[in-house]
Amino acid sequence: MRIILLSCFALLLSLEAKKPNVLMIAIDDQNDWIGFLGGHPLAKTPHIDRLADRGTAFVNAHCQSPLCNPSRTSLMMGLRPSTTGIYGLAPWIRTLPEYADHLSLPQYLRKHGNYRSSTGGKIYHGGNGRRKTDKEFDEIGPSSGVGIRPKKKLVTTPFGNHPLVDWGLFPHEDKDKQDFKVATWAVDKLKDKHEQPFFLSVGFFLPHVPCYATQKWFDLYPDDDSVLPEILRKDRADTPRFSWYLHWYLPEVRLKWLEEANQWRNLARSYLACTSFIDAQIGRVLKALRQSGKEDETIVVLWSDHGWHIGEKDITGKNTLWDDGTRVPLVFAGPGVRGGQVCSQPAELLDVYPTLLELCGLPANKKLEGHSLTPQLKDARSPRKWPAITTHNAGNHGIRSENWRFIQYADGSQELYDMRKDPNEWKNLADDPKYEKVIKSHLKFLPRDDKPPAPGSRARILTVEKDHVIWQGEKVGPEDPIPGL
Ligand SMILES: [Ca+2]
Ligand SMILES: [Ca+2]
Repeated sequence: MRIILLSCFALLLSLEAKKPNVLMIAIDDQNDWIGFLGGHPLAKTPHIDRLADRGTAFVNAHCQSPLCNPSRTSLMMGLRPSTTGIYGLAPWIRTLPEYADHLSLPQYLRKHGNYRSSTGGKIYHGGNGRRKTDKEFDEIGPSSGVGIRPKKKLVTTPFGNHPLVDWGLFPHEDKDKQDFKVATWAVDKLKDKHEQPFFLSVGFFLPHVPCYATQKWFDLYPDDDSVLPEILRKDRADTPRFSWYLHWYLPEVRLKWLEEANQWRNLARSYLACTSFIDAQIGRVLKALRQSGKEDETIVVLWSDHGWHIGEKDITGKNTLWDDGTRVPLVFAGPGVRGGQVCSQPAELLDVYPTLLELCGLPANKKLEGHSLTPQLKDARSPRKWPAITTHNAGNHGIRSENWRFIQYADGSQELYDMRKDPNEWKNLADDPKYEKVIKSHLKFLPRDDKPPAPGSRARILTVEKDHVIWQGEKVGPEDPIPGL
């Protein structure tokens, strides 16, 4: 009897020891200009592509919000922005009493799987989750940031000259970039002896602006207009007036100005150069994982928090509900994941949390709103019932199914695109009665709960009513001129 008990105990111990580690890699403002996603024909990301080959690559994955804080909060908490009311760069969700004790992904892994969690660089937005009192992670590594930057901005703009609105070729050493230091920290972490299973989260800041790179990274891309995305002039002529409320002023002025100032190509090239630099940092981390001998027992998940326009629909930047603003890389690799697969079913960043719980063999967290992607990780052709939903400020939702992009704004106006025939979302079909059924099939997925912005919210538009918005303190209706134009 004693021997049986002992061997049972030993078996339990060995089962415990088999719990996979998790290496989570996040990129900031990285759109689909990634080799395996095909969003830009020239994008060079060999290390990310190799990871995609080794695992299951999602080519129709979307963020829950096209902005850092709400997107990252949603992923880490497993809750939609429309549920929490977190739509803007503030507040930090833990300041809301109803979410003070909600278990985030690392907290759940710790509580139910004895995981030790570490974070380096940008996982949550800003300092969120990095204070000791936050109790999010067991170990806090280096913060995120730009690192070395030119003494003077490289680009001066006529609209406020914000320090973040900058890019270009700037001679420096890669090792002086903060993202290089974050990767070095992760490489060291992977060399550590681990007594518990680990959750190592590594967040890179680039290609978020200001995106500076050295000659070596610029040389990967030609200095000609082939680096520019294909755009349709006056593309927004057929989008509802309400869509303009979300993208006013700065973005619009920026593209016009970019062309006038001959900066469009420089921005596109700087962004691509930084994407390849980040790919190389990811390569360093993945090499360290391989060399640690733990690759076979470590799940790797890679994502970006949202997309970024570089001229499409006259916009440079984020904060949109089109694919340029919502489509992101999402890759899983490692134990429990079939390799060499590409999945075109819609997937959400919200799915990362429940998927990891299932891959780690932990009990499901019933509070989560995402769906485990494990059926697709076993067989990419497994159908998924749910589309991907992105929300930008209360009441504005984008719904992405396998073949369609549907958007409904807070005033009820709509857009619909046939992504098979029109992957650039140029022709809005919403007013064509032929598509009534298609629209109906998407409408049923609109979140039922449209929370108003949480107390302490910080966003360009806080109040969205049926016939007007409050934009920077002013009431603006459909007949009013668009501010700043
Ligand atoms: Ca971001
Ligand atoms: Ca159009």
